[in-house]
Amino acid sequence: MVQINAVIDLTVTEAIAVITADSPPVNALGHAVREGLLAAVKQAVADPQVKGIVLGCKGRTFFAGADITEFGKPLKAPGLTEVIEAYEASPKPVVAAIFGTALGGGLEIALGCHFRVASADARVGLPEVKLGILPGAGGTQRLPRLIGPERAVAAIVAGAPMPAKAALADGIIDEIVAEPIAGAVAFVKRVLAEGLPLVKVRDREDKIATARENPAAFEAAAKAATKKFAGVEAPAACVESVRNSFTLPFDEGMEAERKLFMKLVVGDQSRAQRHIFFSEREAAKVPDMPAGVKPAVIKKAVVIGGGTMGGGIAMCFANAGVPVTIVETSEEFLAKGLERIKKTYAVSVERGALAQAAMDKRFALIAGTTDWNVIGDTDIVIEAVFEELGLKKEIFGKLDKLAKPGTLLASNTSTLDVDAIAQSTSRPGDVVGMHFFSPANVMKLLEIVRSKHSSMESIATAVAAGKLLGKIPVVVGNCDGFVGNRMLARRSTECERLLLEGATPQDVDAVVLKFGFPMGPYAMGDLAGLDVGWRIRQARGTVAPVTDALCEAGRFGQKTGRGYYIYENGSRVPVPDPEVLKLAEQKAEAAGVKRRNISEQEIFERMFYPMINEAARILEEGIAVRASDIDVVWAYGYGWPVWQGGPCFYADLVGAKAIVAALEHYAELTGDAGLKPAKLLKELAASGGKFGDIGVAQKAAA
Ligand code: 3H9
Repeated sequence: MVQINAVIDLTVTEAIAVITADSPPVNALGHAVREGLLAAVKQAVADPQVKGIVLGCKGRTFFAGADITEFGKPLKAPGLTEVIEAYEASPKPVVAAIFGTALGGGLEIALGCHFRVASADARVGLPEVKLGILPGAGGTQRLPRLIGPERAVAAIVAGAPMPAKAALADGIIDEIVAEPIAGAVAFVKRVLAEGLPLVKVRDREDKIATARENPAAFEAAAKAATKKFAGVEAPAACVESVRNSFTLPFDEGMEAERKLFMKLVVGDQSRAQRHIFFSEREAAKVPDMPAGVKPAVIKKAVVIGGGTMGGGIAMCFANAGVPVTIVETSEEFLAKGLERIKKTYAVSVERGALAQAAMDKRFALIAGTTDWNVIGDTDIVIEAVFEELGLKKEIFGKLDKLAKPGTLLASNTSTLDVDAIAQSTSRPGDVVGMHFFSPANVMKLLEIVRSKHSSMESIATAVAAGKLLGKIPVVVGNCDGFVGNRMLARRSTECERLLLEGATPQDVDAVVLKFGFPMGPYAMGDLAGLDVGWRIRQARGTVAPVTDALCEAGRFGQKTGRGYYIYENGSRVPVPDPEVLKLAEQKAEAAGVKRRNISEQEIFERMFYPMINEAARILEEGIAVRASDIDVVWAYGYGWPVWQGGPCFYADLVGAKAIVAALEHYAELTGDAGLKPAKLLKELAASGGKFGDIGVAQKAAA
């Protein structure tokens, strides 16, 4: 074996050179990897003993892409394209040995090889669009030549990895093998023995010929793929570049791809998306977690309550292969809950997203009972009953008596005091909040609420459980509404005020949609049900004059066909309602609020700046330990567009100074002291500091 450099080695056995990368954790194609790969292929090509070449990796995966941490910094030669061209130009056959995930640059280098084999559980894809860029090392030029521009544009704009079996059917890989390196060696020997031609992907014309003559099918596929990405730069650039694959010669297509890549990689949208990528991984890290704390192993779970939330949480466990039992108060509720779960799975089967056999397997993992003794034999209990503190405390008292020592006791509360819930047990250290978002089986965010009593083991177990369920766990402190709902409450207050002051639901929703949210706040309220907030306001003795009046009139949103909007004949499309305008006018008059035209700019600032202000307070209080955690909460729980980076990232783009000035103006305008800029925000404005710099290091130093 020859060690080419610290991360690449080369072994020649029976005339086959095996080039292997070993660069943990994911064999990203950073500078040392690129340099070693280039040197290795040059050596293999020059060695007369070598007849064929295999490219593989050690560790947990084939190359997972370019090294994202190098983006935005000056490129150190050789670039990835140069490396790929060296493999492609080899006069000796080169076979890529794929396992784990061949993503982005990882797939691009494999496409530069003459052949590709993969293990059955491997996944391949070009997910660059999710980082706000496009494949920049030939992916947009080579993939269309393998699978056709129509399929390529769909795959590249979606950025989703595909399983080896599908990649085989599409011709992206040539064979599925039991063991990647051995399989690739056998493959290359066969190529040599049979004298198979070495066709470079760049020279293949068959799959792009039709699009050249008639691009209509491509344009239709491009339109369908980008439908939900208006205003987002990367998907449009992906389309443009894939189009080049059949309108330009290969080298010109490559040059154009490079230019598009360079433009996107320095843009704010890509910076935002990379920020979310790294923040998501950072959020699960608990700064004060002592080394050596081990999470408990979760083999069995119990969910208290089989309503929409409880059922969704039970599905998460079943989807992860963990047996789960739902505890309900009556057989009737239990049957209803299980039926709802079955129906939800059945919809996935109908849509082709889940095989019937997989559904049966998952559903079989979900049991139901009215016998609380089941709690004695479980590793985790998640309570998901009605949001009422007294009820939750009573349940936790009961759990305390029944659960074995060490069982994690979690409450799926969205607002309530987790300290108080913990105190209703004799083991408050074992209690945490686990705030799932609706629908729980779909939404990625999981707020893990640590109470002042939560033990480190409990927090570690909750984080591990979240990951097991495929969620993005963010550890937050205990306060009213935690991170997400506490900030949302600020937006809701402004929504109500704006209605009184003269804006319509459609004016405000349009502004929020334009920013990139999938739904505006009023349409969202109608979907969730306006009665939920109404009940909470009644319990707390607060008012929202327009929305309360809508609820009093039985207008709860989509479920009653009317809310802020009208929904005719079961339609989900919101239609503006002049009655709501009239109602707002009456309420404004009664409250002595003068109505006026409200500009788009003002709506925008009042939707987002009060939330940013609240984020600053959340950081001041240590409820979130990093500004980036807040961004993750909003990106994965509330639909904040990832290309806008989250509230704190966005605030840094605008600058604290402008936000402080606007908030001071709105505090004066509305008379709401809650809109006055937070201390931290003012400090950032004065110092020119950024939210992005607020994190663990600063806290530790403070
Ligand atoms: C690209 O290829 C551009 C080219 O077209 C053109 C170039 C010219 N770079 O996710 P995990 C880190 S763009 C640097 O927890 P998993 C990650 O931050 C790239 N670091 O593991 C984490 O660090 P830490 C296209 C990376 O097993 C650690 O590795 N490729 C990269 O759950 C473990 O990550 C992609 O977009 C990277 N490329 O999932 C793929 N990838 O431990 C991005 C990961 O300090 N990666 N890290 O927190 C992934 O999707 C997942 O990491 C993967 C593994 C599925 C591979």
